[in-house]
Amino acid sequence: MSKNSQLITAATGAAAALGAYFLLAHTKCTASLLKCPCSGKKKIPEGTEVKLYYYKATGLANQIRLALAAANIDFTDEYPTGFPPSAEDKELWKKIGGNSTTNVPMLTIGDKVYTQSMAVMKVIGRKANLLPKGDDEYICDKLLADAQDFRTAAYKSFVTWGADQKTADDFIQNVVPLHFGNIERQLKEAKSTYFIGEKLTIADISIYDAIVNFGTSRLPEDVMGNYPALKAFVAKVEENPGIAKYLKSEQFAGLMKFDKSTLGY
Ligand SMILES: N[C@@H](CCC(=O)N[C@@H](CS)C(=O)NCC(=O)O)C(=O)O
Repeated sequence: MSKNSQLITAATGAAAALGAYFLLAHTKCTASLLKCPCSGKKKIPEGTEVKLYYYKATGLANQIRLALAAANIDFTDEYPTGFPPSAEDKELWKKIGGNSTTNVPMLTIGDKVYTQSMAVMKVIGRKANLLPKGDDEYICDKLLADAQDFRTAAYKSFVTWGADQKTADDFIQNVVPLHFGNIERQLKEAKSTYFIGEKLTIADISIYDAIVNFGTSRLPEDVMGNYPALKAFVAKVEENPGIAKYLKSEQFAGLMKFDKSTLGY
């Protein structure tokens, strides 16, 4: 064997070994993104306490919990013992969050405090490689805002919080088709498994939460037959190992969820 061929053989072997290491590392990475060897640095140092302050309910915190679950970041739910929260509970939220307005949902990672649900989603996205880069980051921001628009519209339809039945029925008959149609259009235009390429991002998690937590779980009838692409997308998100595990967990089972009574059915 010539000197050159020996060198090529050695280089190919080294490249294969390196490739195998990264492949192995990436497999571990999906098991624990906290110490993602692919990125070469720890995203959240081991042993750091992660806490999510909110009510004992899904609500606006659900997308954040799902994002943490997809990233395999263990967290504890911190919630008031009663409802509505006491003055002391609210004082504590204000003291931790610093804002004199609403602070929950609020995430703490060690001594760092994060508020405003969409900004919190992006923090998790950055730490866990669930945030697309470049031009795709605009699409991600846009989808987070689309999901939030639907949540805002949905909150107006809760008969349990004072909406009249006419408003609730308008939500079912008009608001849901408008938003689900617009969201499904974008999924079809993306021509991929998820809204941005072939990898789950926080945009998918946020859209999933909006559709299920604020939409389908509250509707008196199953409407997903009208949105086959969205239906397949919802199933795909629920297959994510971290999310699937979380949705089956006692932690999730213990939370109050929105059901059809919120629409008067
Ligand atoms: N823009 C904020 C809105 C937060 C918000 O409205 N939180 C509601 C719960 S869903 C709340 O009750 N906050 C506590 C309070 O107002 O005292 C976000 O997205 O995080």
